[in-house]
This record gives sequence, C-alpha cells and structure tokens, in this order.
Amino acid sequence: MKNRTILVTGGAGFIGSHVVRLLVNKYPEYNIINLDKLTYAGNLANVADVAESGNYSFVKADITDLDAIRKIFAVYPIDTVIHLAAESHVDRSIEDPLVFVRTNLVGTATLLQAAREAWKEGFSGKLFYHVSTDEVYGSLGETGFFTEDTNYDPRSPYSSTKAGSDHLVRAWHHTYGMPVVISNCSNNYGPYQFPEKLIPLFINNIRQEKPLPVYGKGVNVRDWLYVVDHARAIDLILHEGKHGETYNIGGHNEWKNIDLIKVICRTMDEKLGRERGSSEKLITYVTDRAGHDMRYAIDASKLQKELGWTPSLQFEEGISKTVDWYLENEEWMRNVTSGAYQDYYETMYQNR
Ligand code: NAD
Ligand code: TDX
Repeated sequence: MKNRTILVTGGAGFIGSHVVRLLVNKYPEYNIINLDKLTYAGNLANVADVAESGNYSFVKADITDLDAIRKIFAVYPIDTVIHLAAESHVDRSIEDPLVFVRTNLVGTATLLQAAREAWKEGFSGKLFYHVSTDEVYGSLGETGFFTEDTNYDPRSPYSSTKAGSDHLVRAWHHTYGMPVVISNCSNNYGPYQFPEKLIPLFINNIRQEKPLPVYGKGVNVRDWLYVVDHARAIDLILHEGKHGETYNIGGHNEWKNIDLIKVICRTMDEKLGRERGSSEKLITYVTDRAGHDMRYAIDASKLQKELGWTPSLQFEEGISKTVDWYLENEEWMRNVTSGAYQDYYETMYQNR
C-alpha cells in the first residue's frame, strides 16, 4: 500500500475534524498532520478520538504565517495538502470582513507558495486539494442548479474570499503546473458544527428554550449534506479525482429554511419528550442577513457519474443522528458556548 503524508489544514474545525477522523482510521499507512490555528472555531475536542493514533499529529500554526508553514514543510515529507482552514461564517464576514480576506486569500496563497517551494524538485506524486463552497456561484432563483461550469458570482465577503481562493489554486495549477483539485460543496450539517451555524444554533436554543432567530421570512433555500458524506466525497476525490478538475458535492436535498426549522423543532420535541408544537413557539422572525443569498442548489452529477459517489444518509436520518449527538454531548456544547460565544451572540442577535 502506498504511503502518503497528508497535511490537513483546519482539521480541528467542523468538516476538517471529520476528514481527519476518516483518513486516520481508514488509512493507517498514511501520516495525517492536522494543522490548525485553533481560532474560536477550532477545537481539539473535535478530534480527541484519534489524537492517540500513531499516524496522527497536530501542529498549531497560522496559514498566513509563511515562515511557520515553510518550517512545517521542512520538518514533514508532505506530499498532499487538503486545505480546509478558513473563516467560514457568513454573518461574521459581514461584521468583520478583513480577517476573511487575510485567512481565506492570504492564507491560501501562503500555503500554495510554501508547497511550491517544498515541491521544487517536481510535482510527481504531489497534490494540493482545495475544499470550497457552492456559495462562490452566487444565488439562484427558483429553478436551476450550480454546475462546475456555472460562472462565479460571489456576493458576501465570505463567498468572495472563497471564490478568490479557488482562483488562486487554479492560478498555481495553470502557471506553475501544480497538481490541484477543487471541490465545491453545499451546506453541511452534523456533529461538531460550531453553534453559529443554523442547525446547531437552533438545536442549542431549543434545548434552552431560547428564541429561534429566523432571518427575513425564512424562505431562503439551502441544499443540506451530512458532513460524513462530504468527508467520504473528499476521500474519493483525493484518490480518484482528475488533477486540474473541479467537483461539485451536494445531496439534492433542498430545504426552505422555515421548513427545515420545523423539522428540527419536531425532532427536538420528540427527543426531549416535550409537547408537540412547543419548540415552534420559539420561532422569532428577525431582520434579514444583509445581501442574503436566496437559493443554493448543487448539481453533483459529475461526481456521481465519474467517480460513483452518492450520499449514504437520508436527511431525516441525518437530522435525527445530529440531534442525538448534540443532546448526548452537552458538555461539548457548554464548552464552546462559554466566554467569547456569549459576546458574539449578543452582538449578533440582540436588538436584531
Ligand atoms: P470551521 O469554521 O468549523 O473550521 C475552520 C477551521 O479552520 C477551524 O478549526 C479554525 O481554527 C481553522 N482556521 C481558521 N483560520 C485559520 C488560520 N489562519 N490558520 C490555520 N487554521 C485556521 O469551518 P467548516 O465549516 O469546517 O469549513 C471547513 C472548510 O469547508 C472551509 O474552507 C469552508 O469554506 C468549507 N465549506 C464549508 C461548508 C459548510 O457548510 N460548513 C460547506 C462547503 C465548504
Ligand atoms: O440564526 C440564523 N438564522 C437564520 O435564519 C442563522 C445562523 C442562519 N439563518 C439562515 C441563513 C441561511 O439562509 O439559515 C441559512 C443557513 O445559514 P448558515 O448556517 O449561516 O449557513 P450559510 O450562510 O448558508 O453558509 C453555510 O453553507 C456554505 C456555511 O456557513 C458556509 O461555510 C458554507 O460555505
């Protein structure tokens, strides 16, 4: 079996932790290095179950720090980068865009540059895999899907910096010949997601019987995928994806926010043994997100046809598993919602 040394950036975050877990457990012959700055979104508890594995190591570093990244490439014989580290929350990008420019653009360019320097003897056996989002394609009307050929039309500071990072990766491919692959995925949900994102935020608020802040009229549409299915797709593309190509990942699972929220409410009522309808009473319509994209929907047929990927989990099962996980991991939630989270919550939601 082939040995690989894979640098996963952002491996202490939500999706990164699932990617690290899958790779460490499935490929004992690979060395997996998890590089993370441990921002508010990074949490080593997310990978605690693999921390003692012999093929896993953790390095605390900032992807915008070229010297630090060069040193990591000098210490480890890295042949593959899977780049997930990013500032990832749209609402935060509206409040504080410059940190998104720095991490998502400067950070990606820094990693590309350090990899190029380290791989100066030749790119054979090397790969830079960039993990991106469907939000780079902009916002859809009531019909249509994002394909790999859809023009980029990002609208938020978050999505525009992710779009720019995709362009940087393609530039290193076309200009320097670096072997790259990019995947653009729809909204993820599942265990270990930071409770600034819709699903864990609402699960946590329902548990505490706090208001559920629905932006605008709740009619925006998102296409939801269970995070483990995203990690499975990344594993497949890592091994079988064609270099220089882009793959869209999504579960053909569109939900209007308000309908999704009602599913969460019903699931929580059932699991908590509360009277049916009690969680829905917490729904509170609040001022809309600035520039709120109306609809995302991914056409993942290229990935399905070319590499044979399909999501493994039906949505109802995924939501049920997700709710169970958050209810069983109250301590995790308590830890990530103490301190700075309270300030974030007040700034974002008070008087909204
Ligand atoms: P997340 O916010 O949960 O995790 C991001 C991780 O990156 C954290 O561990 C954080 O500490 C780390 N990080 C941030 N800045 C860093 C820096 N300067 N240096 C090193 N590490 C840093 O994000 P997520 O939801 O897991 O998303 C991971 C990736 O997947 C992102 O690139 C995101 O754009 C992309 N993506 C996310 C979704 C989604 O629904 N969450 C969908 C499609 C694509
Ligand atoms: O309190 C809320 N109320 C609300 O109505 C929050 C946090 C969100 N929403 C709405 C906004 C969106 O229409 O719910 C929808 C989902 O919101 P988020 O969970 O913030 O996700 P979104 O903005 O769609 O972006 C996500 O998917 C693509 C991730 O955060 C990105 O990292 C990913 O690239």
